[in-house]
Amino acid sequence: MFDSVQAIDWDTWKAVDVATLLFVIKDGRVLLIRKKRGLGAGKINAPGGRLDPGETAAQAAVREVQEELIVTPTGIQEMGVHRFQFVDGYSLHVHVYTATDFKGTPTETDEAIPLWFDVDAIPFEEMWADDVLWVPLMLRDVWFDGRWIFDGEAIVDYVLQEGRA
Ligand code: 8DG
Repeated sequence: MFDSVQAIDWDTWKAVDVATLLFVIKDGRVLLIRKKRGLGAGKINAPGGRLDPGETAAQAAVREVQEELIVTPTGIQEMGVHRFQFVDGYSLHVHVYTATDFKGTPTETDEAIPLWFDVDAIPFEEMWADDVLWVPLMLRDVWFDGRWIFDGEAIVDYVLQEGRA
């Protein structure tokens, strides 16, 4: 049923959940996490998670970083969006943000271990398979719009558009 991006009517497609990712990028380094639980546990990712009822994506992006790393990101900007359709029927609409700074000290929590990487040494082999395709766009300030079909952790098909439609 979900075997190609083309086969989906994206105009009527509605995700089961809406979620966020937020990359703090400062002094040539990016703040990532080793995710301890939830979807993608064990992977390295940016902090983020699903929206709470009544929240905007930007509010959720900040709250998730506060909860996962005990820091408050500042200077946030939306950089792109992804629509993930999993073949088992689950789907997720993700808003991706960057932040230029933060308040506080990144601290390990139940959910995440903070990790800093140079922007030219991001550990894509330990991240979701799609990240290597779009994180470089984000680092170049190029807006992206990704449509992805996943079977578990494997990409089945995708279209990644650069720039706003
Ligand atoms: P929970 O408390 O509801 O259990 O968890 P949560 O923190 O609200 O949600 P989550 O399970 O962490 O949400 C999934 C996170 O994983 C969300 O931040 C988006 C992110 N994520 C995917 N797929 C991909 C992907 O392909 N690449 C990247 N970088 N992140 C992804 O779900």
